Amino acid sequence: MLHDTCNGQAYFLTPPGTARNWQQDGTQALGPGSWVVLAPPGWRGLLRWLHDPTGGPPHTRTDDLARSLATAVGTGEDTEGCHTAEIRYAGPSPLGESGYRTGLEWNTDGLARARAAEIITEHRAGQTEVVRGAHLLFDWAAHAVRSPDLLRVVQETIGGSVAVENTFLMIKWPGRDFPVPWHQDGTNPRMQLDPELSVAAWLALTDATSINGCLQVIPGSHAAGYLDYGREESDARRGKALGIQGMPDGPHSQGVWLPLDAGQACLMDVRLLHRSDSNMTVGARVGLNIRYVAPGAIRLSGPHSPSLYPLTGSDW
Ligand SMILES: O=C(O)CCC(=O)C(=O)O
Repeated sequence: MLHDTCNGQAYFLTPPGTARNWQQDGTQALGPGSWVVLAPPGWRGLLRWLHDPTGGPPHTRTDDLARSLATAVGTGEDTEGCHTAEIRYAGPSPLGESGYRTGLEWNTDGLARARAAEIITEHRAGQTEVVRGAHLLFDWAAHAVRSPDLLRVVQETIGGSVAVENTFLMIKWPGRDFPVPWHQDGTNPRMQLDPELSVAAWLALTDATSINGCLQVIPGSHAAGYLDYGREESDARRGKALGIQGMPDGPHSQGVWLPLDAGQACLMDVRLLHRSDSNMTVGARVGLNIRYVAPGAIRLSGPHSPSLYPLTGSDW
């Protein structure tokens, strides 16, 4: 927030793409004396007024205010003036305090089920459990990551420029042991994702229930930040999953199941703790996990290069 002490006015920097939904008790966005300033994705380039403030009561010059904001986020030069700058995110995240949003629609239930039936037929013989980079391999997945309803909420959450960092097709076959330990999607030995600039999605191709291995999340757990993790002990062909250190696998007293019908999706903060159980039913459970990023979201921890799949925007 930038406080213009000359005139007692406040200016709020909001996460890119969220200005329209922004509310804060006791204030009014875009009214006289309260203007929303958008930060470009990745905090690079110029700060942009949603509306250039004109009319209304006298105010410190717009340019000075913009420069103060830029200074406070480390992108501008010092400025003199009677305003003070202190930046923090204002207003609720579209994911809310829980850190997740469920019940989104990525496809009709009929088309999602039909796609799942094809996938099950194709992979039954090899009992494939995980396919990494599904959006690069299958047309249906390349379309799924672009589903308009999903992409709209992704853009509200992380801004207008969106790329896919990776996808994982996950098939839980009946009778096979495939629990996924508690983990956070935004961190692994290769990279860490900036939680303001990235979001994870899980798309149901079949119905996902607490019996066949839907996600279980711990609401609000993202607030604790990234936690230490280790590799699970497993010799499964699918590879070893990363699990939070010291957190026993299995349901948690604060855990909430996220059942989804085929065609539905949920979005999660990339720090949200989540897991899933093995499938205890007689039919396969199929889901697609997606990591969406905005420019500047990825911090690499070694000499790796991210392979990004841009969907919208031009900052790639
Ligand atoms: O599909 C699942 O059961 C778990 C997926 C998941 O948690 C992930 O890929 O991050």
